[in-house]
Amino acid sequence: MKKMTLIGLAAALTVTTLTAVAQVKPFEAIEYRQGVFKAVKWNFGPMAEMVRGKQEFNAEEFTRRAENVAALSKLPLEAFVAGTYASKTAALPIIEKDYKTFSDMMANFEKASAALAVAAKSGDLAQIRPAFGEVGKTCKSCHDKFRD
Ligand code: ASC
Repeated sequence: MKKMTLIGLAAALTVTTLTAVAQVKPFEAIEYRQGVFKAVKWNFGPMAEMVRGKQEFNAEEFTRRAENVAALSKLPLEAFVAGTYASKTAALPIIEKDYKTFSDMMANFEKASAALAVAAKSGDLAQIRPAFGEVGKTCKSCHDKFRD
């Protein structure tokens, strides 16, 4: 009986969450995902500078930024919803048609970012550089296909 109640509660919460996302205004979804990607860029930039030797490598800062990106990478997907591929967005409408590929690419971004955060803790640029390159590839491949 208690178990049934918990399942019922979980189902109700799931419906509430899905409804909340579905009813969001298009501009809010666009601004949300753009804000997340701006935060990704804010953190990605200094890491790129360190990897390229343009800024002194600081293992602690690099790890903090890699962990930020790993956390941020999980956020944007839910804001790519129907009705948000016109006006102030570079996101192409084919995202909707080819959502499987798009969501797989976002999952690759998540995985590569998580791996970078692990590599960062080694403090060893020889390990960090290739892991950073993998994240960059996931950015580029998705932009090439799904961004105007
Ligand atoms: C950046 C940025 C991207 C990625 C990508 C990596 O700094 O704005 O979109 O790196 O260029 O290949």
